[in-house]
Amino acid sequence: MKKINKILIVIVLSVIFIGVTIPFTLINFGGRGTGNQPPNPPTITTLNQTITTDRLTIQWTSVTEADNYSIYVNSVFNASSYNNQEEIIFGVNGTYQITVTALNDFGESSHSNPITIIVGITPIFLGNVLIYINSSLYNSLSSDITQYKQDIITQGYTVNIFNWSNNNVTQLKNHITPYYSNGTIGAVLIGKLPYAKAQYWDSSWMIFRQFSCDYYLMDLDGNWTDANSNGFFDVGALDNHLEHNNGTADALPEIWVARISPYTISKVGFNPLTSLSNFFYRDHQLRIGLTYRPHQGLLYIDDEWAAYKSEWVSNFTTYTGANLTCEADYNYFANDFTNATYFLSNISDITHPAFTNYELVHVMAHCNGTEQQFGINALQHPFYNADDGILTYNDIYNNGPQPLFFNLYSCFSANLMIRNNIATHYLFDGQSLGVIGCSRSGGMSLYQPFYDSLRDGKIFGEAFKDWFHGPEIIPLNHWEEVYGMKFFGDPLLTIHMT
Ligand SMILES: [Ca+2]
Ligand SMILES: [Ca+2]
Ligand SMILES: [Ca+2]
Ligand SMILES: [Ca+2]
Repeated sequence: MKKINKILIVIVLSVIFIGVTIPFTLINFGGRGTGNQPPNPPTITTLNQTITTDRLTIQWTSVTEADNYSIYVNSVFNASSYNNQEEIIFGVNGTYQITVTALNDFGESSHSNPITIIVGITPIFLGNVLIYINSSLYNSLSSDITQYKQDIITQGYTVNIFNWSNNNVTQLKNHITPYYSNGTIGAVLIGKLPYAKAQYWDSSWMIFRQFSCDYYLMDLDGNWTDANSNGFFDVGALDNHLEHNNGTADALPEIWVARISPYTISKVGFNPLTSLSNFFYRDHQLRIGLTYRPHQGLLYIDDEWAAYKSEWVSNFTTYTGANLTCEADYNYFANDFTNATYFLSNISDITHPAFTNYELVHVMAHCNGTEQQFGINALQHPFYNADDGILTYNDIYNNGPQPLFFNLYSCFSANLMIRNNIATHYLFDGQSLGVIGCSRSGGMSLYQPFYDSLRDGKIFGEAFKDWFHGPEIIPLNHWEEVYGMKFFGDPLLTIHMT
């Protein structure tokens, strides 16, 4: 700024004394030196070195006659300084030569001694992510996917993208499996992609329950065999999980799997491609800080589970104290506070305080796959079924949920074999970017490992996988539920994104 001001003074005085010949030296206030010549060059005192960060402060000797200094990186001007030091930010790894010159009104000195800085930033490697895109979407979504890939790389992951058209889920798994040894932590499946089918005998209803099973794609080294060749992995507790076991390794998941697909939504006028593009737009908006949700969680426990409220609350470790709202009042035999209408207003009514309050909502309510039924289950209480109201997929579709993440403890909510399954509606109908649901009965019970991991800053995919490894899951024979667990949405997000 000092030099610019002098130029201005020269111009102003030239205007004032217009027509009068004034020797330039009379209006030259600059130059502390006496020699009317450029200063001597400084000497850089910072030593040659290798750094592992992206910046370094360069220091040099002061030159008496200098007004300021210019710093050059690989002979290109980089910065100017009135002191004898300057922090230089290097963009990428490489070898850089630094020189400094001194300046005054008579010009610029020759360059200082050069120093060499080698920048060797160790890349943060959090793991590799596989992204499979249904080939019919590949071109249409290319710009969205390019942005998504870049966002994931920025987080510290590496990415492989596959344009996928094979409908055989075993071949998809065979393609995923070799990547595990290369540090792959999970797979994101975009659009309509194959899934495994499993079934169990529901002795209460005396029927087989058939469901989509992403656990098959998550356990890469356990043994899965359709021994009776019925097209389903028979994995019910009653048949002792007959067609899935440790094999020569273990039956737990090695990776997480997430799906981003609106293709089970069936509504007149619904455009899945637009819906996907909107999803990725929202995802990027959150990542760059343009979507805001305060760190608030809602735990909504309907009648059937409300008696254990204190335990559910204590295990909900991502949100505690003032950050947690728990609704768990109940009356087994009449409508009560935890009902479909009130729940919907909590998650969608923009006049409700919840609009700005909830980052994540965990709801425990009965469900048949397409509608959540508040109130006591008919099985235990035949005359009081859903007396607290029914929340259908149309209610979700018409009201656009506002929270970013949902955990649905609601039977069959994420079953890809059910058209208009409600978990898919939760993901695409409003602002959500991640939904956990179950494609068979149950959901994420014994959930503390999941919420501990989220609390500790892990991404949703890792927290989801951690839940399967929870010490209480296997001993208590909760394998029945794990077979149906699903993550819909972006598993690379975390809480506290904004
Ligand atoms: Ca079978
Ligand atoms: Ca395994
Ligand atoms: Ca009730
Ligand atoms: Ca209720």
